[in-house]
Amino acid sequence: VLSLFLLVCTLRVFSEHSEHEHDLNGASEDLKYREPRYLLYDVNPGEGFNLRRDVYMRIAVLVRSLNEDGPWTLVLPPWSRLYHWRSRDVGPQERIPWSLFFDLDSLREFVPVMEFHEFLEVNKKNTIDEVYYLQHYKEGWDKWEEKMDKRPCITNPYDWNPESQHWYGWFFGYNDEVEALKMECISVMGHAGILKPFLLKNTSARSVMLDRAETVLHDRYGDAVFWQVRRSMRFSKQLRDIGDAFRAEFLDSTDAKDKTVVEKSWKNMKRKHGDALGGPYLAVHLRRADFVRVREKDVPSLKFAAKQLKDLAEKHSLNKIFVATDAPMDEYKLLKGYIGDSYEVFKFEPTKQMRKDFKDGGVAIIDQWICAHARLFVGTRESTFSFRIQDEREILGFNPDMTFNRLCHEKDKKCEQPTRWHIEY
Ligand code: GFB
Repeated sequence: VLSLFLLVCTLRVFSEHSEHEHDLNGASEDLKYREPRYLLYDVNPGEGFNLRRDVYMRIAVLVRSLNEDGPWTLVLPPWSRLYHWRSRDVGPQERIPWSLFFDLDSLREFVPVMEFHEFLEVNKKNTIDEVYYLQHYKEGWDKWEEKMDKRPCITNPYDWNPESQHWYGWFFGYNDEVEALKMECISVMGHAGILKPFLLKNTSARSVMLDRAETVLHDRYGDAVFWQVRRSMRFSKQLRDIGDAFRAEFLDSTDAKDKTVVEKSWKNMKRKHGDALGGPYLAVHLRRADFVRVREKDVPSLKFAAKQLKDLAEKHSLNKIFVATDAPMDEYKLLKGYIGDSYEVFKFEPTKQMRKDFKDGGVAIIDQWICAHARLFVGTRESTFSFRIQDEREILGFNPDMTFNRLCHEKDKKCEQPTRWHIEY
């Protein structure tokens, strides 16, 4: 039943896409009935959640383009042991399916997707046919050109198992169960689309995995297709509901009042800048933890952060400040103290059960969702966590002046504000 359901989903998206947008010279009837091929991918283990979301977008555009030739399904890489997910009291943070965080029906309105465990079921065996480990060119480069070549591996995290004659690997935490039949390295310089001819002509494997998929770039950063896939990446309803309940209870914020009502399908959601008003609060994403060390020049002291927040709140006549942060509780309390009693300061504090159910990743999404609905948002420089909040606000239709703001270090006198990436339809 599951296989049938997934096949129907794949064909639905495939046929919609091909019938309306691509001339397949009458071949579409034939293609529709081909069995899907599966594209899997993984990302450098050290990368955080929000860069991973960006890599999903690159691969989703690739898979959508592959669907012009025949049905392909993107297999979503389970979330396992992310570097920033440090809570020890929420149960294992491994093999987390995408449906905990995202609305898969919404993703499927852009491209056919399935969870990894669903793939294992339809695949009927615990092997992936081919793994390609993407890497840069060992010799470096002095001229940018799009190219890819099979090359010896510079580093190789996969091990050959002589007994099973298969390759061992991490496989999103399924390392005890899953193996690959073939593994090779490819040096690549270019956009994700460069992989399309290779996947169509140089391999006929049913399941192909691209590891280190962050090596390839967006085909066209910031164009309408980029924004389509971004708009399709809606958070799961359960997380949005928790964020909405918090907004209503503490921040006097509801979609109707804030003009942030969303359409049922992202495809019908087209807003102009200034359509959204947002709740009567200032939201800040104050990235600290490892950023304090690795991006020292961009992270202000807590005292200086508090000063900037108070100035902005006063300027915009807002007396509630919502703080999303990965700072430990003692730092948050210090910040709150520096802000003082003239403002009400809030932080989302999940119940024990919520933390167990949604883990560190889910709590972070709730923080992002609340920030996305504020009248005024201020982020942290170069944080992809802040970038994703900015995108969300572009989708909702905020005035860019209320979105593209960041905190500055006390020594950064110029305090250049973030680049404005405007939505395209
Ligand atoms: O999302 P992310 O890639 O953003 O990684 P950056 C930061 C992670 O820290 C998030 C947690 O996914 C969350 O798990 N986190 C950060 C937060 N801010 C908050 C917050 O306000 N609330 C909650 N609840 N959690 C990059 C990483 O981080 O930083 C790179 O992607 C690298 O791998 C670099 O570590 C230094 O872009 O901010």
